[in-house]
Amino acid sequence: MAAKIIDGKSIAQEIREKIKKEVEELKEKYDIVPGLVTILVGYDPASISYVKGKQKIAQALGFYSVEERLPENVSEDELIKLIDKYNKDLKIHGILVQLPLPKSINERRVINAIDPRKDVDGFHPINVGKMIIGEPCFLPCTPYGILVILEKIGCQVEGAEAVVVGRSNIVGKPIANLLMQKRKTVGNATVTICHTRTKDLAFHTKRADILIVAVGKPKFITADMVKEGAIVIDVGVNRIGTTPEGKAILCGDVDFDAVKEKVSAITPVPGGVGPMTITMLMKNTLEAAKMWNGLPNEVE
Ligand code: L34
Repeated sequence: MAAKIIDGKSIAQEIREKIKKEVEELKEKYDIVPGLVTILVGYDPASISYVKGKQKIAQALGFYSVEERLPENVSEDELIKLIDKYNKDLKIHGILVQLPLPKSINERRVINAIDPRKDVDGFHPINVGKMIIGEPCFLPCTPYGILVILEKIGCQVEGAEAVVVGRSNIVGKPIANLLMQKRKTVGNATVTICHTRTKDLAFHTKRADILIVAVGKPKFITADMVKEGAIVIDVGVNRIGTTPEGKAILCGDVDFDAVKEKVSAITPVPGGVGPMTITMLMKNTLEAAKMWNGLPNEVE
């Protein structure tokens, strides 16, 4: 079977057009402009590239956007002071602190300092808790993007065997939780979570109707590990080299060329989940702006 290559870029584009229209309306009717601040600490090339992408899209959508860059050696207290400033800034509706942070900084303490009503990443314990009990909240951007992809391609999630490889707070844990939730759209799957201590990984992955991989290991999932006709969502973005022009060469956690011959649909890297992550951040920021201004929204 030749797989359908899921075009994350064009799904993202479609959603962004809707967001852009709504931003124009908000501006016209209420003089509201969604505001996003991105905070980047240090010089990790991947993080720089992702934050650049977020800034570019925020501006293209007509957001008010602020970019903060702090040196690698910034203190935890200084970072939290900056977050506090934006917690109080009425023009800002969303605060994003790009992860990972330098080892010297306590990530949890930093995330907890973000006003949960501006936590457009959905990483604050308040939002994580709301997500788990199925209350409206900011959904973390990558899992949110995966839900939208599955919905868009008409994937039968209800009753499906979904296997998540990876148990990070950013992707594995939340997507596993979302897929099993009782919801009208994407949900009601039977979910298995695999990780580094799983005894027989292939036993589980081969059973998956929906396989979601977020481990950060290039080509970790090989063709013999997937079921014929499965739907594969590859969240990994691994930098495996640079071109002579100095551009990063990217590859996913899935051995794309071999696996695509066997499955019914698969997301590529680049151009799969990555663009959706950025787009759902914009969606969350738009919803945050509506919430802060007392308009109907999806997060409250
Ligand atoms: N706070 N930290 C916070 N929020 C997030 O949602 C993230 N994440 C992850 C890392 N740290 C974070 C991202 O933004 C991963 N991530 C992310 C965002 C965008 C892309 C990939 C990961 C992306 O745009 N990927 C492109 C290729 C980009 C490139 O060339 O470098 C793609 O097509 O996959």
